[in-house]
Amino acid sequence: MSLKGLLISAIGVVLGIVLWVVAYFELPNDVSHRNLAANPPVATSVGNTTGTSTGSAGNSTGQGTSGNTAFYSLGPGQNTLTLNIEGVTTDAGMTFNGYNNGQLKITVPVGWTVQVHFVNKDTNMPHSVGFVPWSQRTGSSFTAAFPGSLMNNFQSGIQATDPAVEFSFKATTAGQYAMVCGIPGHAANGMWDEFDVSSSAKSPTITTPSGTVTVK
Ligand SMILES: [Cu+2]
Repeated sequence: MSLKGLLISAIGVVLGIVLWVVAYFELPNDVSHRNLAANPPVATSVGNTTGTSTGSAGNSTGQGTSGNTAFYSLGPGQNTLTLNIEGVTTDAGMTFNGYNNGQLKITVPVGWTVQVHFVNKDTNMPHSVGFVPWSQRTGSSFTAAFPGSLMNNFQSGIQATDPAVEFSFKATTAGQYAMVCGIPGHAANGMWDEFDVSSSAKSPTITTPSGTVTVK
């Protein structure tokens, strides 16, 4: 190869590396797919051939009104995990924040307080949220896993027009539990996710099909 040819090849290689670096670090999460677990995607209608899903459900869910802000955060008090939970129907069916059938797993260290802020984004039906024994996750009659772990009106739920519901409880006993909707039939149809209380975890973690993030 001539010197000129070598030079052009070398420039090509350098350009390629530069472009890759720029794309990797500069593009937003949803393009570069970096750190998806921190901003979990929701089920969308990509590839859906039924034509019934315009994507509006997917667009209205996920991070909801909070943009790219995660639905979980530490505080306000010590050893407290705050969850912004939304009841919403997507192409996947009835979900919490786009996740159902245990796709979402929330883990907190034993003894932590869970502060829940719940809204219903589903204009077609009521939803609710509560934390129950694991064995009840697909059932239709529920008991609180911890004192105060079911929201008010757990069985009748709230409508999209209702104000947000706030409640909190202390995860006092390690074990496997479920976050369910208390409207009869909803959990049985998939509106449940996993809630674990860990005796070994030091920080809360959020696990989705995209991976696990530590809340800190
Ligand atoms: Cu529901």
